[in-house]
Amino acid sequence: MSGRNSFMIVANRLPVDRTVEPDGTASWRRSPGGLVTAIAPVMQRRHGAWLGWHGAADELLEPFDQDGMNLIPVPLSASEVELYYEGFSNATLWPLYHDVVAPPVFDRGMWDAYRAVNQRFAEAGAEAAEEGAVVWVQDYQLQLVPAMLRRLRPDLRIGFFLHIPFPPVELFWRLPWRKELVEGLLGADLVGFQLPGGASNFRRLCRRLLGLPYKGNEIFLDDRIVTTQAFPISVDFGELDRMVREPHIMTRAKEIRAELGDPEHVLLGVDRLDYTKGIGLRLEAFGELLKEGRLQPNEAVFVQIATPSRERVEEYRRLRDDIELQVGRINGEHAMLGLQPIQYFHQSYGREELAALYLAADVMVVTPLRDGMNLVAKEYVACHHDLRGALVLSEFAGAADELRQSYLVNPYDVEDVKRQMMTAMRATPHELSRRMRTMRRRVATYDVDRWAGEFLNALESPASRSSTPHTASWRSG
Ligand code: GDG
Repeated sequence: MSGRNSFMIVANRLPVDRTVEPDGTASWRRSPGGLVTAIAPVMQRRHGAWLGWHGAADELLEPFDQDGMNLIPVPLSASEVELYYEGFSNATLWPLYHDVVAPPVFDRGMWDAYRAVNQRFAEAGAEAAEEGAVVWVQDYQLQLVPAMLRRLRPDLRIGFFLHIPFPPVELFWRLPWRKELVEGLLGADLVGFQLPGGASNFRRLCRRLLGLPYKGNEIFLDDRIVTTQAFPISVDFGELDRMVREPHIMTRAKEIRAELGDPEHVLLGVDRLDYTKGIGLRLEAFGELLKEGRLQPNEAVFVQIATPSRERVEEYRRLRDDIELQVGRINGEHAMLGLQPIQYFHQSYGREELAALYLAADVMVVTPLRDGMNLVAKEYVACHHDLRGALVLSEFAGAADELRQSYLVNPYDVEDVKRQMMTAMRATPHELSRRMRTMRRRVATYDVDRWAGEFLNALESPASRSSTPHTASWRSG
């Protein structure tokens, strides 16, 4: 049986969070986070449907409309949240795909839940999609959905985009369920990655694990072709650029600097509190600069926003304790009355306040150990129409491929991070504007519209609909 939606997003989470007012009335608000920030504008324009979990366990909700989107909730039980979401998605796949910067958990119960939940998403998608609909599945929590959906609805056009890195064959190989996962992804017509490196890791894996030949971007199955390609995600440049030109945001940026004591340098970090983001190492670098006297406590303030994230996963609880201990230690050693060199916030902020913070910051410090893209780096660039501001950026963030005029660092090399932070702080206005102008041109051109447009064009274009495998000589390298 087919439904009425011709364009659908299938993602772990719906793009909304429920808020309950003091009088008990509940309402939905667009949620923060990379995926939502990126796709909501596209959805609104195409009047699509979005299928995903609404965020509360053991609750069945009817489909509802919000912000011009048709939202279709998929229920999860409390034990599925624990095993599928916190477990297999965030304790197994997340660390495995991020260079095993934390040890992945391999647990059969978690895998069983992952498979069962993916099947439920596929069934809900199969029911809601109209004949021949385009279905775009998102991210690592739903890698089995493309094949499950194709089995139920071979008429659909299925795309998949992975927001996090796709690991090298040697790391992926450890996964006890590696074959099922790869076969799951191969149910899509188009599998998108952030970087060409991820796409090529995937193709090599398909050859080694399943013996599938490939040529260029195309992997040849018995009866169809799967296209693999990089689509670096981006931000809504126009919206951010407009926002920071609003007088009240500019005033707020000045206020923020004043509230911080008008220091010479405001450094800023904005991250989900996640061990892949390298929050601790950048604070360590800042602390050492203070200790060595290369920076005076009254000269620079480091504002670190660490948005609460995955708080029930053990690794994340430990990380929070570690960071908070570290902040306390550095501030304890270097604070002066009324002056804390690190201003740490374990809170979420509204988009306008975040934009004002970006505008207020002289140096944005983005130092992940591994990151699919990192939208924060691009948002910072989009907010600096004044051409002020420097970006210190990890070579291991996908964004480093595009933002070559940032101050690139190897986050494993604390001396390098310190050196580049100092260089960024000491750079002349002319040097800063030269770098910022080039980076802005890049982000303005390759914005989120272009990302979604290019993905959907590739998915929907007649050329990529050919189902006859090429017979040209296979490339095996
Ligand atoms: C994954 C991949 C990839 C953060 N704090 C607040 C807030 N944010 C927003 C930021 C930004 C987003 O959340 C974070 O995006 P990132 O890209 O930096 O990181 P992940 O959440 O890990 O995202 C990543 C992304 O997917 C997209 O493909 O780039 O590599 O890991 O937009 O601004 N937003 C608000 N308040 C906050 O306190 N409003």
